[in-house]
Amino acid sequence: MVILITGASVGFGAASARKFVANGHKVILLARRLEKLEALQKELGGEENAQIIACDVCDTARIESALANLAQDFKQIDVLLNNAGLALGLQSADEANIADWEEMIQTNVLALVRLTRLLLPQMVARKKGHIINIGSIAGRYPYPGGNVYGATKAFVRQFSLNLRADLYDKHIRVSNIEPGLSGGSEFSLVRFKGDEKLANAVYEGTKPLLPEDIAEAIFWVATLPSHINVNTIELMPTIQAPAALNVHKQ
Ligand code: 8X3
Repeated sequence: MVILITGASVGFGAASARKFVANGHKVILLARRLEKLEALQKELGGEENAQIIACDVCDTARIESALANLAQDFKQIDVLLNNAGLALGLQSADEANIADWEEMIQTNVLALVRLTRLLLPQMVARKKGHIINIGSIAGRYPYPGGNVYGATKAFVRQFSLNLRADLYDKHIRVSNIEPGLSGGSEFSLVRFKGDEKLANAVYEGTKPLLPEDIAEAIFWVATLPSHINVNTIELMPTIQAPAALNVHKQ
């Protein structure tokens, strides 16, 4: 299989690339940071196994031309792993930064739907393809400060289900993977804008999910027999559970 992975330089994306290549598949690594992509490409055995597209996931025009210039045996993409996404800030809605909200909508929603729309026609034409989206438990359970981040992931969840409604008779699979608390990635560092103390505090005293755990789930849904579609997988570390309903008392 050929798998296009967005947000491939670190975290879930890089772990998934390692998992697929270790099992004989080819990956296209899309992310902004060229040095990280080159290091990963080298680790994965070079351009025979991994091709690089170094650009912003929001830059659909550049992605389109990069895809057209891929080596021949990477041109037919079997799996699109829409992994690129971010959370910015954890402030209450009345204090949150509007630019952060817009950036999350741009990346988590707009870039994801654009890339999906770009790749679907070739999948439908070949009657073969799988869109795997990275949602979040934040798209299902509200929490303080989750406001727009959670809403973008709720979009991803419903978009995934609606894609199935359009594609179930066209041999295209769609899955939404919804991780809970996950360490070993830049997620919290990005959310807290580089503040390592705040980012590390999120995981202190916990045993979170790791990128390899999520890659395992992604690999499983992608390699099941083709008559099986996993709609949704929700994963949490054992130390996490859906929160209680809060009541504010005077
Ligand atoms: C990541 C999980 O709980 O920080 O999407 O929203 S959480």
